[in-house]
Amino acid sequence: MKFSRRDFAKIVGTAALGSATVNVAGAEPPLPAIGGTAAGGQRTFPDGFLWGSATASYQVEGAVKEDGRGPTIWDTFSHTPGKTVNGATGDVADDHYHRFKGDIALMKALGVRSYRFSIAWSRVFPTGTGSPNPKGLDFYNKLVDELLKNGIQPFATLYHWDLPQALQDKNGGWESRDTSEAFGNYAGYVGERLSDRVKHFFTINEFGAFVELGYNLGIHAPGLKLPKGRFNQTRHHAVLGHGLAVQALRAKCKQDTKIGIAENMAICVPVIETPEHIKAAEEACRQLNAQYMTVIQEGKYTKEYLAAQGADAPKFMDADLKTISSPLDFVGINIYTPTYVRADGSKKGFQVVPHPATFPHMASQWLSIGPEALYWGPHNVNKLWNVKEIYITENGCSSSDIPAADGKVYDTDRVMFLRNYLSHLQRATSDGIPVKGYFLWSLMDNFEWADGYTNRFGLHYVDYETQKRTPKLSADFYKQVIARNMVV
Ligand code: GBH
Repeated sequence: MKFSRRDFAKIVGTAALGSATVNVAGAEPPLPAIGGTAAGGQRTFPDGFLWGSATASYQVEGAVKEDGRGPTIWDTFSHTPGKTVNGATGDVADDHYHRFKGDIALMKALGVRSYRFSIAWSRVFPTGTGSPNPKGLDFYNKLVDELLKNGIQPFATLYHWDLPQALQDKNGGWESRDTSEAFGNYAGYVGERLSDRVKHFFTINEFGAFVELGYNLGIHAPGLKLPKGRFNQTRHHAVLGHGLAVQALRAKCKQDTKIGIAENMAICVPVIETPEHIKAAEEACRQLNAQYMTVIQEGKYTKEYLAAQGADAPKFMDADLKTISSPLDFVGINIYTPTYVRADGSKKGFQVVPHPATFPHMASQWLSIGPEALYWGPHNVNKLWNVKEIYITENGCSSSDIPAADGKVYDTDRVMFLRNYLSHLQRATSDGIPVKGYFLWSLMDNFEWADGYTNRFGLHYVDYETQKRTPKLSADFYKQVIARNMVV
């Protein structure tokens, strides 16, 4: 049977016959495309959007005994049998310490305009305090100069989990206030010497990971499972260390230096985008991040957090809260997975909805795929605390990454992941949420902490036998995104 247009119109129930605008696909108007779609369907980012890539010292550098570097808690932990998959260590990792020029050439080929790296505290102060080791800072001086020579802006993280072992031995690491103070001094020392060229510093990377996993769950260095009271005190000393570092950086850096954090806060995503669920997700963001981001932004622990901890709540002086909430120039958020939240009419105002068993994830079990996280993460930070300069300091994923016969990794799953996440980032910028840049984790495969070398996050495949780096399909994708400043 042949349908005429008139018949079709009858079936779908439209009366708009004869009109040039009739929508034969159905009576409903088409859904609007994802926000900010320019003419021609292009999903572009604001001019000057800062595209970058990221790594961290212990995950890429290797050279753990060179030029006076002191041992760290990750050297100790990774060399303890049973702590990492296949007993992997960062002894060699990507040998970036010796190959940094080649790695900067990879960045240049990608077209990134910024690079987020971390400084190994124990290269600069081998025992965490005391006399500095000049050769330690030399490495970062050379790295920064080479980046600038290639037109790439350095963004330096002062702590990405490689605590000098001496501070763990002497003080119990972040369990002690002495470590917070030592961190402040180290930050000031580095800031004074690099801020003529490094204009953005992050104090600490992911309180939410190293404190929780290292001092409570025991699955990251230093591998402790502290009782609740001591653990909450450790959390407090970590944010205090951050605040002392902000103050030291302000005192010692060149005037135009910007200071922030890189935190993997819970990214609260409304289950449905209605006003009540959106509000619930905002409130959840405040409460679920109480021990780190919220106290940093608000200068106090939420009453819910203090009540829940009871006698185990952290002990502190009021002046600590002022230090912890020292004003920042920007906020960095590491975004991987969503926490879905719904409004439930309760006094608390929200409920977290756990992922069903079938929720999709990438090679790392924990890495659930929720592209909307890249919209709601920055939205919540901007809305709750009026933050005007936001960076996505990490986003990316692990995939199986098996080279094809031609030697290339066709990681279509990573491209799918990135394309969808970036679509939501584009939606955020076109809604006016002030996200200024994005650092893809990671430039290349590297030491993935307790997972050793089994989970690959790189845009470049690393053959650990030869240290050869090969761009994956996702590197080609990212290069196009950067060149066109849009989702491709
Ligand atoms: C970031 O952490 C880190 O900053 C970076 O160094 C790391 O390489 C990258 O992401 C990729 O993982 O073992 O099941 O308990 C991301 C946040 C928090 C994710 C801790 C893994 C451990 C899950 N991480 N989480 S589990």
